[in-house]
Amino acid sequence: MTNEKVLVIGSCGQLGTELVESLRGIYGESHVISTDIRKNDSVIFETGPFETLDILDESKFKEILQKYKPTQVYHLAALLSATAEKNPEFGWKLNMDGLFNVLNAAKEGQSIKRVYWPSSIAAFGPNTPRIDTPQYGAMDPTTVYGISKYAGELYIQYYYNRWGVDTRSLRYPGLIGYKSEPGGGTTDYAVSIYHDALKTQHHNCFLEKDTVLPMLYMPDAIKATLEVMHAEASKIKMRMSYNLAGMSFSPEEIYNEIKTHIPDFTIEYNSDYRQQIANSWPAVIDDSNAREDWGWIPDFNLEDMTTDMLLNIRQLYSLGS
Ligand code: AKB
Repeated sequence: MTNEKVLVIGSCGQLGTELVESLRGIYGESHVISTDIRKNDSVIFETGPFETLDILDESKFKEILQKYKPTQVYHLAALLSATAEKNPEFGWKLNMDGLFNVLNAAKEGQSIKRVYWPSSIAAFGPNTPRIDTPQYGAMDPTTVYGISKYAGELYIQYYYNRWGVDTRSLRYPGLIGYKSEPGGGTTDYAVSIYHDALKTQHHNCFLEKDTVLPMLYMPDAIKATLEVMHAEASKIKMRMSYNLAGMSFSPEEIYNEIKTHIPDFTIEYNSDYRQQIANSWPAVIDDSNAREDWGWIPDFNLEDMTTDMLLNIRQLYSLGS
């Protein structure tokens, strides 16, 4: 029987839904408490405790901490790049004040022993090398989301150095999964494209055809997140956030890969404000620190991911092969 209690904040998003399922498989259903600002149609509400929580509501957060006394917190609630650009002030408030509420609770010696908080490739900027983007280098993010991720990285390191809060973090590339809706990110075309391929056989892409971005299939994202959280503290040498990579591709490359399964699939390119965001991000990430420190190796490339995504989305829509 485990003594661990895990609290997931922002559990209805792309990552949270799948992370809660995996954590419940490890720690037991009643040991993983999912929270979000509102419920959606996710299966996680039937498989264990759920609390409604706006992470900006500090007193409700404290009530939940009192009630469950979590030992680990995964704080995933944030506005992503494209959504935050529509409301930059709120993007900053949610992304930073939410993080401070979690870090301060951990610092104040509540039950929390370890905190996971995701960063992103958005923490990089136009002066970062786009190919083999190093762990350390120029970081000049141009979006409010990216600025909040870079500032958050510095703060989680500060709380570790100054107060010993055991913070762990990964710089996610674009995450691709089939279990939940895209969440307002610039990389999310790579989720919608699979749904469109099966539903309408046509995709209207908001990025240009040759915009290469780093991406990661959800099973790999979950694997990396659990590995970094479960690694011995001595192996975590990076207290800002680890570079993490799976694959890199352009809209035209993913389109061509899907076309090998669905020959009638068509695409058009109509880039919008998200093109500028994508242009400021890396194309290929060097994740050698994660590989060396805690043994990171991804399992999926574009081909494997495409086969798996199409199979699972077909099942979701109950379509024949
Ligand atoms: C986004 O596109 O905003 C996110 C990210 C790369 O962090 N998927």
